[in-house]
Amino acid sequence: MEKQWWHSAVVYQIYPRSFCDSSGDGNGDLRGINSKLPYLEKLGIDLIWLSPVYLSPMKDNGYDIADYQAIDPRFGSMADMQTLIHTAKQHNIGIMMDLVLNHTSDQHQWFQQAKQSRDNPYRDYYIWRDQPNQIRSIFSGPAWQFDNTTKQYYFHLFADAQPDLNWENPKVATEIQQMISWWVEQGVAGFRLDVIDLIGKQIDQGITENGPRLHPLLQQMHQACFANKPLVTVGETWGATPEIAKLYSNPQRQELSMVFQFEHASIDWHPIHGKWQVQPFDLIELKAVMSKWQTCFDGDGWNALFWNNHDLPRIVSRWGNDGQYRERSAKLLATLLHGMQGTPYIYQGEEIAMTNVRFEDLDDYDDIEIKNSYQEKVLEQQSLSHQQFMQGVYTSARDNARTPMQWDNSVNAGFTHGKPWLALNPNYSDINVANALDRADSVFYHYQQLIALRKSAEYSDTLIYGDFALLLAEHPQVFAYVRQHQQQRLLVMANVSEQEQQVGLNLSVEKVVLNNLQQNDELVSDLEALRLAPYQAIVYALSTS
Ligand code: TEU
Repeated sequence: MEKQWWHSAVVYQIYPRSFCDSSGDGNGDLRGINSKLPYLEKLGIDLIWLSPVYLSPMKDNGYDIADYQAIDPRFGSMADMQTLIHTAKQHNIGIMMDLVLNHTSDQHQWFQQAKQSRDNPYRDYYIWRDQPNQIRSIFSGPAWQFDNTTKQYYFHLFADAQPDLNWENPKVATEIQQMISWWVEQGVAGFRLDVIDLIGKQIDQGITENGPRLHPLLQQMHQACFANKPLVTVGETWGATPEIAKLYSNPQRQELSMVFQFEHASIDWHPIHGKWQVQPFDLIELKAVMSKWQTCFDGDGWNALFWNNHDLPRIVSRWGNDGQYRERSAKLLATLLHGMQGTPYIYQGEEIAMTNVRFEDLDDYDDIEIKNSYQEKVLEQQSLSHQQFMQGVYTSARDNARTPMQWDNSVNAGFTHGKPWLALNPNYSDINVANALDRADSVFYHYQQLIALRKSAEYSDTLIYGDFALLLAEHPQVFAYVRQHQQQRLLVMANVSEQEQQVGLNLSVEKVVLNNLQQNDELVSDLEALRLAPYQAIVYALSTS
């Protein structure tokens, strides 16, 4: 396959409201991000995926955009944005903007116009019907909101303050393309496309995801905005199967560089209650899913690798152990992911193993998804009790990932001098960046090593392009796989459990490349009788003979 610069890139996601506040208003901002570029450069990342910083009423923390070409004053100014793009470049970091194209805020000028009258020129930028159909909003309730002035319903797959754009209207595509091209001119390195699989919808047929217009629209967008430019694009696609992912990311088709698929990320959700009632986590199933995605492309697509983002709980709390083995299990999860083929994404705080939060009071949470789901499941349908729902919040709510970044052990973790918009996780006195930077064996330096390995002359080809083969597929606690490129083979061995595991593999070790325990290499070099400590993860180079 033809090599692309973003094949070897590592991306770091910033959720700006919670990253670093320079102004003291309790919200993170662009100058705050700017001040942390040396930290990110030290970690070794190449790109920042910046969650939305555009003008927004913040009903969904910026995923409700009121103006695509203005910066929200909470985050700073357009001049601050230009400074960030420019300064990041000096640190060899590119900025990926987050494009929310399925919907806007109801405060967007287009919608303000559209709702004035049925014959307003912007009316068709949105989706209006006399009668609602059965489609439900992803944020609970019907996907339709009645507009009293014009006596029609408008369509919204998320909050009612997030009306869906009408992609059937070619003017919408043209305006959006002009806006994207404007951002390209500002010098950004690429884009993340929010819920992009929803833009081809045919609502009268009940089709919201993967509609017939999706791929033609993306090809058109590629032609207009991305073609022949060194940009990287990643689509958020909850409904992608490997076959669908190829439609987006096969380079021949000229759509996107890669997509986020969520098969692994929703593996333990309940069939009815979804993330609000998680099932026990099954490592065998996770291995099968990851392995399927590692082996399905063969040049016809590219993976985006992630455990975390701003919508998912903290991985160390989810599938690691955020008590006794917090650091060790975080390093294990990092090793497993960064050993795979694809472009790795790190979500802010993951590199210091930040954990889920537990607020006693529902009012201490901010997320609209939590509030709406509570209203529906606990108050209206009574399908979950208050306690059951709170349990779901503790394991799965999006705010677990959104508490402010923990920089040091001073007041508010050095995140703000003001009152933080969302309370901090009280464990910041112990879990924070300053502490991690002080200790050579911290999770931070483990991530740094994994990134450095991916870029090392010795192993980069194997880590980036090597074939993937799962070993011990039926082992319930050990995750093991081999990456092979030409004569080189790397073996990743990980014990995803609190018990020691003994395994025997008929392979011989050339070298221990990375071990999340400080140990003499001799102790772990006999693969025929390997004893893996709780949450131990090792990367080996195997002998060629
Ligand atoms: O997320 C898409 C999305 O569907 C999520 O809301 C997801 O379903 C949910 O978290 C799982 O329970 C994107 C953004 O990443 C998210 O932050 C936005 O709220 C959403 O789109 C609307 O723009």
